[in-house]
Amino acid sequence: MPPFKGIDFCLLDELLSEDERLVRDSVRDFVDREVLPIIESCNRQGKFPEDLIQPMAALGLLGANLEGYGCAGMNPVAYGLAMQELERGDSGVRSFASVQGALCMYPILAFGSEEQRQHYLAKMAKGEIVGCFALTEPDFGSNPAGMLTKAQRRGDRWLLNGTKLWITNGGIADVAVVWAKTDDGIRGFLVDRDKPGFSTKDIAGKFSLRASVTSELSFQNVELSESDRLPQAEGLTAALRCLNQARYGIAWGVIGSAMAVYDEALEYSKSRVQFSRPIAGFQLVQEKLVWMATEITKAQLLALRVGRLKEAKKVHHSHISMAKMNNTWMARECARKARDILGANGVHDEYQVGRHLCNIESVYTYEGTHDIHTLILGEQLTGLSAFE
Ligand code: TGC
Ligand code: FAD
Repeated sequence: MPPFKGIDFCLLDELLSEDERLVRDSVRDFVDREVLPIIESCNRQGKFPEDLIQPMAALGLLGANLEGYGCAGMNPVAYGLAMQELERGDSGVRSFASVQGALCMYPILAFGSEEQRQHYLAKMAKGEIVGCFALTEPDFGSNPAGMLTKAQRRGDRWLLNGTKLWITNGGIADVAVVWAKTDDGIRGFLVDRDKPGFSTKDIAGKFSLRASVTSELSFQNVELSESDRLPQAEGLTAALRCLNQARYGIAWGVIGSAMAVYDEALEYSKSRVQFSRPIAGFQLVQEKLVWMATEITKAQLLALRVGRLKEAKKVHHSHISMAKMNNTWMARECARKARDILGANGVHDEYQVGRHLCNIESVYTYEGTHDIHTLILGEQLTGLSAFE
């Protein structure tokens, strides 16, 4: 496969700094060399490519936008471009980086004690400790405020009981950020894998994100000390602030998925001959390609603007909701159109479009479904909450 050249119809590269382009190009090269050659086989086997953790860490991709503790300290746009390139490889590989950095390292940095930061962060940036983020439960997905997992005070200890479901990295994680109800409201805890009473079970049978570990986490009378609690993580807002970080990365990541399927469909349509001419010459095929290129360009502009707002500390969580919602929808539509252009070959894993098509269904649902983000934006625009 020739090296990927990117899709930049409106010359948006001119709006990027040299450092941002350098990050993008080095992750692009990494994905071409180390992800694409192995990912289809991992997807077939339903196996996360753990061998990629160390190379990703060496590129500074774990906690990439965090400052200090051995993290790369990338600006939001460089970080977004890195997520875009990873997801061009596979949404599962980007998910690993999102969960490690945005959902596990970020809460330790933002809400943890100095002791917790010193203990976990540098090792997590090196990929020596893997983390996961446990918010969703079997009966509480879109509405995490209803969670049943409880942490009860027992003198200077805590007793944790409950079940979390659909947890990315769960089965391979050394530490879980767990959200639980206490008498004082929702709080965040760091639960190390070896705590008695903590067990995980990987979810089999997924047709989506097959190259990613997704697990059920069970806590039965897990004893924690006060030093296992994230001291500044108070209320659901703290968990939602972590989600903002991850949703921002997804808004960029899915552009990578869309680029991958557009590129594959474009090349295929130029070489596939029907009725004595390349199908790229038919108006209906061109319409699909033009739709994809236009929507990718609009998504790039939205992500870039939200990134610049984030850098200027002017971003609101509803901006991030708009970018996650729109860009994931765009990538999902691109995958469907690209699959169509490939005809029967589009349903075979010799081509990547089928894998992206299946993956994007999870991305459409996780980190707040498309409809939940619509309602978050609805509330922002009207001042009326559809949830109450
Ligand atoms: P609501 O009353 O609206 O909000 C509670 C408090 O939080 C504040 N808030 C936010 N703060 C920061 N960032 C945000 N995004 C915030 N959204 C709300 C809000 O102002 C309020 O503050 P205060 O001071 O007034 O108390 O809460 P609600 O219970 O009505 O629910 C709101 C809703 C639906 C938006 C929220 O619960 C939600 O986002 N649901 C979706 C759940 C979700 O996204 N789960 C993701 C799980 S993790 C995952 O999927 C990882 S996938 C792996 C990967 O990333 O690759
Ligand atoms: P539900 O909340 O039951 O929603 C089902 C449908 O109802 C959706 O279409 C939804 O939009 C709609 N709906 C719900 N409420 C409303 C409403 N008020 N108005 C209109 N429509 C509504 N979670 C974690 O905590 N950590 C992880 O690492 C993680 N990784 C994941 C990995 C994968 C592969 C997947 C698939 C999920 C993961 N999740 C994770 C869970 C994910 O965040 C939830 O699936 C998501 O928040 C939706 O919850 P749900 O699946 O329970 O769907």
